[in-house]
Amino acid sequence: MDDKNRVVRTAAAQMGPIARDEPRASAVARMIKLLEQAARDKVDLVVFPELTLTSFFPRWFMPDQSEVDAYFETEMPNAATAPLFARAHALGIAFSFGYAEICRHDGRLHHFNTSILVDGAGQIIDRYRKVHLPGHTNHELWRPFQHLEKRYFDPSPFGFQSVDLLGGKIGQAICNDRRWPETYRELALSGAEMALIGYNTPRHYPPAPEHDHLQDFHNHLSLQSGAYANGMWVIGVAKAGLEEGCDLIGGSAIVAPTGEIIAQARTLGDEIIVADCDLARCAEIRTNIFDFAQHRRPDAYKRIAGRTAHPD
Ligand code: CDV
Repeated sequence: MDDKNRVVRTAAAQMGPIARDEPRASAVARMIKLLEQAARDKVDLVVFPELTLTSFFPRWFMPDQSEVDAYFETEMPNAATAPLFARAHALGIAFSFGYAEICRHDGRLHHFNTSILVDGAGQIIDRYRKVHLPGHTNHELWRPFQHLEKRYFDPSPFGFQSVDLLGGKIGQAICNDRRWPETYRELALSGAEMALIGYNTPRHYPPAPEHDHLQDFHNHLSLQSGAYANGMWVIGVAKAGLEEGCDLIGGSAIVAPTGEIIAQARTLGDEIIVADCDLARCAEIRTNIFDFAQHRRPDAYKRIAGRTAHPD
C-alpha cells in the first residue's frame, strides 16, 4: 500500500438528545442532515454515536421484554434506516452508526449493542458488537437513573477486528470499550489505523459521584492515550445534551496518532466536526516509540489474556 497521502476526510457527527418517544424516522432525518452537511465539506467518512436511532433506553427498567425489544432492530437496513443508506450511497459517503440489534447466532437470539460500518456503495462491511458492557443487571432503586446494559445486551463473543476501507484499515468499538487499553491494542494488532467509537456518557456516575467533574477529562484521556499508545486515529463521537433528564457529555473529538485532539465539538447538540486524517501518519508513532515488532514483549504480558482481575 502506498504510504503517502492516504487522507480520509472524516466527520464525527455528534447527535443531541433523542427523546423517548422520538420516532426512528426523526433520528434518521437528523442523521441525513448531518450527512449532507458533511458532503458539502467533501467528507469521505461520517461517524455517528452509539445507539443513534433511539434514546439511551438502558436508563429505564422495563420488566416487559416486548417493551425492551421495541428499541431493537431485527434487520439492517430496514424501513426506518433505508433513506440514510440511500442518501449516503447517492453521495458516495461511507458511514458508521450504533444501534440495538437482535440477531440469531449459534442457534439462539442475541441482543447486541452494535455498530456497523457501511462503505460508499451502501454495503455493510463491518459489524462490531460491544465487548465491555457497563452497568448492572437488576433494577437498583437507589440510582437516579438505571444503566441496564448488562440486563438488556449480550456481551460480544466476537472480539475486535478491522476492515479495509478508503485505502486503510478501520475498526470499531463502542462507548465503555474506549476506557479499556485492551480495546485499542486489540484493534491495532488487527491492523486498524483508525478506530470509530460512539458513546453515551452521563455526566453523573451514580456509584462514584465524586468523579462527575472528571467525565470530560476521562473521556479525552481515554481517547488520546488509546490513539497515542497504538499510533492510530481515534474518532470519538457523543450523543450529547440533556436526554430525558439525563445530562450526557459531549466533547466529540478527532484524535491524531500522536494523541493530539485536532478537532472537537463545541456544542451539546447535532454538530459535525471534520478533519483530514492521513493514515500514513500512524507511522510517526508505529515506526518509532511504539514500534510493536521491535519493542513489544507479549511473553511478559501473559496475565492480560489469562485473567480478568487480581486473584485476591
Ligand atoms: N454507554 C456506555 O457504555 N456508558 C458508559 C457508562 C459507564 C457511563 C461509559 O463508559 O461512558
